[in-house]
Amino acid sequence: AKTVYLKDYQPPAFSVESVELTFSLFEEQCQVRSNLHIKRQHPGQLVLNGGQHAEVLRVEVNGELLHESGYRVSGEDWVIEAVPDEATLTVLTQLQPQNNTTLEGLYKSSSMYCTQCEAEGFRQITLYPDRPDVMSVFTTRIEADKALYPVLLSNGNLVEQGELENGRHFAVWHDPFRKPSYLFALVAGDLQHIEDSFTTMSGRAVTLRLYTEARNISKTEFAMGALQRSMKWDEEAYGREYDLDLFNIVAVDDFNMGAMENKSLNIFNSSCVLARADTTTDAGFQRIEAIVAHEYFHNWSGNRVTCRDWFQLSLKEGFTVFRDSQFSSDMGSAAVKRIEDVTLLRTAQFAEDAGPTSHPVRPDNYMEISNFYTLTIYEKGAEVVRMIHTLLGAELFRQGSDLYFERFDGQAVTCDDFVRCMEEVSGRDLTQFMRWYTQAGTPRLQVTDEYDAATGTYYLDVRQSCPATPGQEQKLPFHIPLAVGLLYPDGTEHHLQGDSTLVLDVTEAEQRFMFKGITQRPIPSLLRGFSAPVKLDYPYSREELSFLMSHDTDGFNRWEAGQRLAMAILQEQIGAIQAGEELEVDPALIAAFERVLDDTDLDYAVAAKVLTLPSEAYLAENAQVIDVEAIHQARRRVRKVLADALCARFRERYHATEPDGVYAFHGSSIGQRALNNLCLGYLLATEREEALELVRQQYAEADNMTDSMGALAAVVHSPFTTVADELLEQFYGRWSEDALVVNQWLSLQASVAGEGTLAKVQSLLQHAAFDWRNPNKVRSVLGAYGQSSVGFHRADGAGYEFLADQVIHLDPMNPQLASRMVTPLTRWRRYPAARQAQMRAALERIAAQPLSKDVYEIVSKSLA
Ligand code: HT7
Ligand code: ZN
Repeated sequence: AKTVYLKDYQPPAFSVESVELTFSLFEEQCQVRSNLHIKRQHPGQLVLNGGQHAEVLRVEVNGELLHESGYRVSGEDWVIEAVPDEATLTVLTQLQPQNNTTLEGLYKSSSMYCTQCEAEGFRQITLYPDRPDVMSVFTTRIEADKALYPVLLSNGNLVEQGELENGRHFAVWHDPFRKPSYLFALVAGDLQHIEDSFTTMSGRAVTLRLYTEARNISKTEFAMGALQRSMKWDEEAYGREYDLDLFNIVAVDDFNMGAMENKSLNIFNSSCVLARADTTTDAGFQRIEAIVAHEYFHNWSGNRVTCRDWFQLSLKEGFTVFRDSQFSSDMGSAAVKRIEDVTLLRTAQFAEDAGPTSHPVRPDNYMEISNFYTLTIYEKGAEVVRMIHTLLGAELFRQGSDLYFERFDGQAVTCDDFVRCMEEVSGRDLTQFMRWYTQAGTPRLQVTDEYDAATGTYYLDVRQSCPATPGQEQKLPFHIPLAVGLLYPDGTEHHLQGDSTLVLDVTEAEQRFMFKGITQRPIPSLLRGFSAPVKLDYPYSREELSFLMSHDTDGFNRWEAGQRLAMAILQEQIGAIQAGEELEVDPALIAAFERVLDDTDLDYAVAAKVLTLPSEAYLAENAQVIDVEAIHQARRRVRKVLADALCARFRERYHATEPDGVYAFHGSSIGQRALNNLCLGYLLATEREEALELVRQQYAEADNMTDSMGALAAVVHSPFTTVADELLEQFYGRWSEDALVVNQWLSLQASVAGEGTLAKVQSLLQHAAFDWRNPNKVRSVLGAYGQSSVGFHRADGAGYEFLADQVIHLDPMNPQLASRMVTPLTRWRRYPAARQAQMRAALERIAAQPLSKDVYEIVSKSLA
């Protein structure tokens, strides 16, 4: 497979001033006629990209058939040799969307037609300069059978519609905003919709519609509200107003990712937009609100200002994730949101950054761009933007973003353009900071301190390093904003330059920071709010961590102190298990948990986070060599010790505050449910029969999915397998008609950390509810299985063999999805030798097959 390099970027020789598309949709095939009005901008040839799903029937230049001598085909691209500086190109292609299982380009999802063009799907529809720096004005005519496809949608405004012969009809859509082809969308189907409106800050009324198939219409209201909240928030927080009179969202069942920000026609994976209290957990609602916001925010950060090339992907994704996380913080609990973001980053993104597919936030090469929609581009990219926000402060950051949107409106730009705006408004030099975009890997900060009582001086010594990553042996120092506070042993805080928190600019490999007027040796609160995506070492004692858990004024660091304490205790348990010894669980952890359980003033959602032990994935991420069994046993053991010791406390806190009346999705009741379910989980960890009764009772009485799932998940992850099977069957009986609920049921069973999970997963693949063509089903079973710790990492290697078989089976159908499913195998270097050999063998077996570019890139890089 060919590698594309950032250094080879050349601007396009031709612009496309406007494009008219006509889609004639029929059951057996669809024809697409496209008229491109092109104009020379630079020397060079006209390159049109094509794809295997678009059969080219005819190409004309200014109405004349293009002769064989007038072009050459290079791979799937057409290089048109002689073309006037201004011309109209006509391309006729034929597609078979019903056979397109890749879910890229034009395809069918249940009974509807839909498109997915990012990143390079438009070329599967017609020949086109399919690159984000070619922005054009699109007019789209759709013709289809009226009875089967009464709803015909595309980007922009509906300008014409009418009847045709043979029961067919048409609609014409015109989008006045220039856009790259990846933002093109079309939907045709028998859909119902709900409608509402939003009045923008300048007083324009925008019609909002949310379309689904009829069976899902009762699940649309929440997303509509989320959309309205997003529109308002973007006006208030960023001064960004919506720019058309119509905004449509469509829910589709078969979708490779969460959602897509096509101009004025967002297409969503139904799992990321449809919600109802009885079918959706609180986490599900929160996710939907965040994704609706994310796609809406792209209207400015991505659509009005887009990316010059795909290497700049994080320009729109990192910034938009940063914006959606600010939004979620404002809508709910800022502390909980930060804890969740950091948890995801430190478990999954750090692991990616330490693995064979590690890449910078701005990669400099790729084989298949779909493989680069990664946690690094999204989550680390958002952290990079967040660091700029921290360095500049909220006010200057807003000025920088205003300048960026104003200066580059209607253009396709780079990450440098974004950062330069931030430099201009602030006068700060961010040259060194740009290394966050170009160097991969997670930096490590090693901090030590010294206190000189005689002079009242306190020193923090900071040393930074970054491990080698593929293709980058040596790293230069990063510019790291290190937010610190200093606490005295009596719990008071030293004020640093008038504030409780000071942001230190760490720029050298080794640097000393000096604080004067320090009256006693302080306890440092470091990396407050997780001010940079780094690993931080400081030799905290357990007493200091217990102290910070109670006294730190930074909410994030209070939680973090608890996590560090738990980590230390879990790690010593892992060591003991490996040595075949029994070691008492440090009572300091029990005491700390008890204090949290006794603190009824603490926000319930935060309390639930503090009482959650670091995950097995996080323990694995922090291990030198991952001993899956020891990690699993250690965590189970510590949980059981805590549960037994604090059983009465967990019982007291469980339903101490009944959620008020019927289910409501708002802050305090979400927190109550989170804490109740956490307590229920610990109570069941005692393995006492009375806890099982509570589970049964909660399951039977629940009026919402959070509580049903809370009870079901607790028992499925417990040793009470008979009751688990009974409730699982009951659950399926109740929800078998609801695909999104069935997905939760599949995923729960596939994620069980146990030897028996493989057999269960094999049977789930044969279950009537499973469907290889639906990515949500595949993710629910294979994706969840890959995360099931000892379930997947069986000593006999059968989990690896099984996953390899499934990837080989899936790749010809859906390469993008198959390439995601390989991920757990790619981390083989982190495991003991025997497991390494088994994982490698599984990868080699995949590598020996004829593969898609997607899977080939991941497998070959992880074997290299
Ligand atoms: N910008 C969207 C990316 C996306 C995508 C990428 C590759 C293959 C399929 C895809 N579906 C959507 C999603 C987003 O970040 O908003
Ligand atoms: Zn996005």
